[in-house]
Amino acid sequence: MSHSNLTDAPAFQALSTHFAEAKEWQMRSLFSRSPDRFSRFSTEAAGLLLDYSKNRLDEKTMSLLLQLARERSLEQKRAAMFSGEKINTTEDRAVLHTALRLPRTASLVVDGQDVVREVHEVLDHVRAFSERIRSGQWTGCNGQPITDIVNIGIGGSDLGPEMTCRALRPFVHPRLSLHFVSNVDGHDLDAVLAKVRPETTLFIIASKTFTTRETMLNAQSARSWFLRHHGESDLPRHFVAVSTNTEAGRAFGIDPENMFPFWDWVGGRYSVWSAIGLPLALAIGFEAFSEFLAGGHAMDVHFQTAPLEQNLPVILGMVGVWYRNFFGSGSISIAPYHQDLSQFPAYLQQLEMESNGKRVTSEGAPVTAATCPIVWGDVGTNGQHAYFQLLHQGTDLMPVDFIAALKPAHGLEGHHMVLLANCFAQSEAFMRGKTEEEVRSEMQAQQVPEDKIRSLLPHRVFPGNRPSNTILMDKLAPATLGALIALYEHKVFVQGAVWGINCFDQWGVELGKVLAKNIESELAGEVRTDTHDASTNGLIARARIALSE
Ligand code: G6Q
Repeated sequence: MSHSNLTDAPAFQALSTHFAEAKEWQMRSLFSRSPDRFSRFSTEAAGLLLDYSKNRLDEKTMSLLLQLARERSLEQKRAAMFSGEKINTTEDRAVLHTALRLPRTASLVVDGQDVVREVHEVLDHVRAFSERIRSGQWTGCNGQPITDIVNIGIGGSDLGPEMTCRALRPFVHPRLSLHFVSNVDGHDLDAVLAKVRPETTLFIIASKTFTTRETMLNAQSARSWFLRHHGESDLPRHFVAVSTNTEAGRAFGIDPENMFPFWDWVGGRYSVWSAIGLPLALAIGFEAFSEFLAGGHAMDVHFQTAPLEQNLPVILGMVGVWYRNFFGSGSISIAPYHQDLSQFPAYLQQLEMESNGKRVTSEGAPVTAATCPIVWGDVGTNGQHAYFQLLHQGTDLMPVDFIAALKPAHGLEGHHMVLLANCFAQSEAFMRGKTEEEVRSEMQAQQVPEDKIRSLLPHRVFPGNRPSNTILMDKLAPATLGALIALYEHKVFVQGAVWGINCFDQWGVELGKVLAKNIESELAGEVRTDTHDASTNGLIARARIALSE
């Protein structure tokens, strides 16, 4: 494993030299010089096509970036993760979300246990349970089938299930409505409880630790709401749990039969493939859930076996490193041109920023180059009517990932063509821009007077040369969604390997879990409230007045 500074790596230095020249390149010229640029800089795997030709790079750039990946021991680190080594060193844990999508026939022995066998035992439980709910065999306390599923969880125990259930909306069982409550803000739970009936609702309490304050409070409130309508003995038909903490689930009143376990080697933001994905399995059925897992597995195999030159996660990750560490781009925008992927940017925000938002290396030394950029975005075409202005003409260089499906899941005429046309037109416009001459001749053709042309010209020029990737799939379906998520998981891994950081801990998030405890007791009036700085004391005092009114 490499322990030295990233900036000392020979390939990093070669890239710095190369950058001095490459930063002047215009993508327009790169394209006009080589009409086959699309075939040279696009690659396909697991049902996804990655077009990375609209980037400020050439073959030399790519070969130096891949050399950097090798110098940073990407291949060894990848092998260490897949084999179950404890690469999450600060928590002394293996990182095995990839084992959650291994086929039943595989085997992976870690610490003397075949994790694949354990994974499939839980999957069998998920299958049996989801079949009972979906068929209506499992009934609520009044004998009627379940119609509403409320997942109570936060962060990794919420974002994955919610994003995937939305993404696969056309596959959801017609009787089932899915709801997600994450925020400790009571408005979240309140809004959901107003929509559902206790007799036909199933609550899933999803918490790896079963101690997270927000989730526990929401779970307790949902339980009290239920008990206002029905008795204790009806609880087990309406509350199930997903957790590594079986004991705490039992103490809450969950029937151990209805506890779905997972393991400490599954990080929260990587847990949608585990029983945390239960809402998805219930929504789309176990067969489709298995296709989702298989899509993730197909990307795992590709990531492990494809040469780096054709390896989607490696390319996506290293192109990101090029912009972050050489162009100094501080953010990346995610633009899914698919309404059902509306939660995907938020999902990636956690995946990337919680994994790679680190300032020290795995060995604890300060990093010598920038790490994770800010990840943000929204669906197209909506974003075009809002912040795309800044992407086109703002002062910062922000790469964009466009994501689209070639075929829609609806039968509405004309819509999909307009959607795709917009997606491709935007990436083309980012790349080409609009020169002064082009703007001038356009205005001249419209017979705009010369003085007006002169004053408008600077505003209507687009610098272009703004990079983007485009990821295309045939249809947004369980398998392609699985492959898409795994693609980004491994992209994060590639970047973490190059930056030399631990992608799998989250001390900043852990901090939030304890920070509020003191203030909570102060707001409740249980302890002194003048122990903080003047601002915090003042805010607490103001809130206490309002809370006691
Ligand atoms: C994910 C994070 C974090 C976590 C939540 C919920 O990687 O660690 O988002 O998932 O804090 O934690 P529990 O599942 O333990 O409630």
